[in-house]
Amino acid sequence: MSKKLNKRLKTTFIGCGQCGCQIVSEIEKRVMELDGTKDNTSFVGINSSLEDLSAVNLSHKIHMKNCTGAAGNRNRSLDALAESIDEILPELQKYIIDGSTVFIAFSMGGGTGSAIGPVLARILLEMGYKMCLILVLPSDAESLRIRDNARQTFDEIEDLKPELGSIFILDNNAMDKLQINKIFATLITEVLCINNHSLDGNMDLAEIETCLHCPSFSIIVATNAANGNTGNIVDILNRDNNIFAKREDKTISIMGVSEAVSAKDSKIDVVELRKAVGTAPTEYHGYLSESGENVVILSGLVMPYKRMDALAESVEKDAESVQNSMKALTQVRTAKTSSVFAVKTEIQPKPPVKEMTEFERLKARLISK
Ligand SMILES: Nc1nc2c(ncn2[C@@H]2O[C@H](COP(=O)(O)OP(=O)(O)OP(=O)(O)O)[C@@H](O)[C@H]2O)c(=O)[nH]1
Ligand SMILES: [Mg+2]
Repeated sequence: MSKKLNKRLKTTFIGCGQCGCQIVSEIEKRVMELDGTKDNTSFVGINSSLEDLSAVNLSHKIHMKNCTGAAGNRNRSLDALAESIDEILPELQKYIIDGSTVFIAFSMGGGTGSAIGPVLARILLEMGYKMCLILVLPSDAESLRIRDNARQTFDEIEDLKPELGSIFILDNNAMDKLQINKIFATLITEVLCINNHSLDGNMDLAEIETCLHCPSFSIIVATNAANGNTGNIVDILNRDNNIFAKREDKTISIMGVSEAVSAKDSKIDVVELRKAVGTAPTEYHGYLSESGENVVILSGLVMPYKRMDALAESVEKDAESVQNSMKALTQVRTAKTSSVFAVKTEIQPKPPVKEMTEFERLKARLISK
């Protein structure tokens, strides 16, 4: 059976910064490999860096003018966005499919995506779009700047969360980052391909959209029909290298299950599944999906607060080294040497440099002559 998109599910994917653009590019690649029409999906990338933008494969790209990259500095990309928003917004809107669910993808640790992603999400929300996020957490081994950016970004997203739909949080601690992109692209494409045709029950368009539009953290699991049993699904969810941030409790608001097989042939035991993932007040269950895959969407989960607290703590711990590096950039040591030909006198410490401007120093020189 050839896999096709659910024709009625409309989606727009916007990548911000390098990571976001790379994830969206990977999703576009997966979707383009499918059969059938792709008129109801759109893919666009925005970046401050022209080099990063040229390197990525995407059908639409927007460069923030007069900007050469943010180099990890979130304020720099916000300034650039402020300068070019009048041009960027209408161009972006051209690529957004009417009535679609809009996903914005970005890393929380970079300087561009992490700053412009939340701002664009708020602007588009205010314009009436249904917004979801695809976020990437830095690994523990990343630089202090990246980890610090991530904790600031998290606070901004937390603020926005009640108005947003699903937030898919990927964790770079899980495995190689490009591999994470590929796995997520496959999983979200499986969601886009849910097409149930069963008398036993269908996960219809409204139900798929309700899962996607449910606020807070969401996770997707997919398996082929042969492996679509409860044990396997739970095993994938609990794996250490699952690409999503780890769940910290069993709170869940919606569980959507779309199976490839009929209810009679189902190998999913819902009671067992509830025991493992938590009991959602709302459940949707559909059968005989044309896609041939079993897909489980867990929505309305608690955000990974413990993970974020640990990250914030690791940043605080390193705060002293930041102070020291700032000093290294600005502090000027008192001179300790003098010419060996000079008459030896007590070395007088130089007055601190900041007390006099270069202009003043020049004037003082004239006076002393
Ligand atoms: N999963 C994943 N993580 C990525 C990818 N590219 C970068 N990252 C992570 O994203 C963070 C760096 O952010 P980038 O997206 O490269 O930065 P940016 O938004 O382009 O911002 P600037 O480069 O500072 O202008 C780090 O935590 C990287 O590990 C990617 O393709 N996939
Ligand atoms: Mg970049």
